[in-house]
Amino acid sequence: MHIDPTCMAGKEDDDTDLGVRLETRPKTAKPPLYKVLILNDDYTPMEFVVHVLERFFGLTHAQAFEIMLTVHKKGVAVVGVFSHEIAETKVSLVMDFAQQHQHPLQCTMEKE
Ligand code: TYC
Repeated sequence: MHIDPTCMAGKEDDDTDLGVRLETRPKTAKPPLYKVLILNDDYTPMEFVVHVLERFFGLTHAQAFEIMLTVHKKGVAVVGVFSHEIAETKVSLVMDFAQQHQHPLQCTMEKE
């Protein structure tokens, strides 16, 4: 019995090994994410905040109520994490909706 290093018997030769190291690290950096935050105030009705969270953030009534209570007690809560463009749109929609209803509700975004 001898060893033949050139023997391909039983091995795959599908021409896919180009003899170069394949790049595993993506060259395109992942886009940064942004937290959208809702702030507490003394005047916006609780039910309005719950409605905003259901309407613009796709939360269930129970999830929306829980986050509203967190904001009411702690002053602020993250309501979602999005790309820059989506976060900006959500903030703008919430601020416009609050203004239309003459509530001082504040919504902001910050880089994660
Ligand atoms: N603090 C408000 C109240 O007592 C309720 C409230 C909750 C307002 C969350 C804003 O983001 C908010 N009516």
